[in-house]
Amino acid sequence: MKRTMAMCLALLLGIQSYAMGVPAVDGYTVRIYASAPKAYKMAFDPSGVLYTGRGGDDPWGPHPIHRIGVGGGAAEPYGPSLWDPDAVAVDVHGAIADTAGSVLVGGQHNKIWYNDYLYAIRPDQSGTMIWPPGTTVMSNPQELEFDATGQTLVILDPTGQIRTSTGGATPTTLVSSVGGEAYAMTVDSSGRIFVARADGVIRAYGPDGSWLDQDIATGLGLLHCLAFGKGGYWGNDLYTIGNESLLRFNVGNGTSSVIGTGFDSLYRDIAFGPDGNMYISDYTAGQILQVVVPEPLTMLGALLGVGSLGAYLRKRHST
Ligand SMILES: [Ca+2]
Ligand SMILES: [Ca+2]
Repeated sequence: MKRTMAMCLALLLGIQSYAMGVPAVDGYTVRIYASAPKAYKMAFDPSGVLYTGRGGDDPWGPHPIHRIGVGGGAAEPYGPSLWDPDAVAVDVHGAIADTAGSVLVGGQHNKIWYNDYLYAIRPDQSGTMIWPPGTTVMSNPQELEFDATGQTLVILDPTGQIRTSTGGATPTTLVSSVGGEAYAMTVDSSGRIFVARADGVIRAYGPDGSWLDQDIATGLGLLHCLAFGKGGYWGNDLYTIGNESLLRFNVGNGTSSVIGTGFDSLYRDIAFGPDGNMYISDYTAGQILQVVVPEPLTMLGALLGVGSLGAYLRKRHST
């Protein structure tokens, strides 16, 4: 409750950060971007509108996913109520849905195992079932990601299966098992698929599903988040939250570093916005955190005495 009040206060006052429970990333500002109930997986559209899936708390729903406008604030319900709508993806080109810009939603219908579905919410918020419950031979889609072409949808099932679909056809198996339960997946610009397992292992697969032998990391604890940076300060490195830290991996040369501390292993997703910032879904608190890249102007502002509060708070959070 205290945390919620502090969050509301922070949103009302527009302050850059707040003192309780927010993780710290050295050199970056961490602030609350939006409220979003039971925020699970996230997906940006190209304009910066953010869609958030909603976790399967009990009851599992039905309930709608949420939409957060550019700039953040309170999330608003988007589209119809659906069962357990954990996973979301924006179908920019209409590769799977019948209308470009539709938001795809995956989950488990009516709490029945192997009764998963994929639904599309069109930009006018009308919807259509793409794969009705029980037809995709998955248990409970956990993460949906398009490849770099935006034509092939890659789907992670928590049982560790990876399936793909192009053109909305019933998905086919790409990887029958990643070797354990898994809750996070991402695809790089060359179509390689990276999976974060629940036992703290990150491993990679080629676009054809072949295992690329060397694990990226092991021993990271429970993992729920995995995403590639999209240039700028983040580079094209791989990010996850493990062992209560925000971790950065250079997949090319095998180096890694801890860039943030005080993170919760139940944060559900990392996404990078078109504004260049990192976003993290805090399921428990029902909010989206924004990790803001440093701006040259901030230094000028600090020199002029503008933004000294932000500088002070950043300093407080960067130890
Ligand atoms: Ca689910
Ligand atoms: Ca994701």
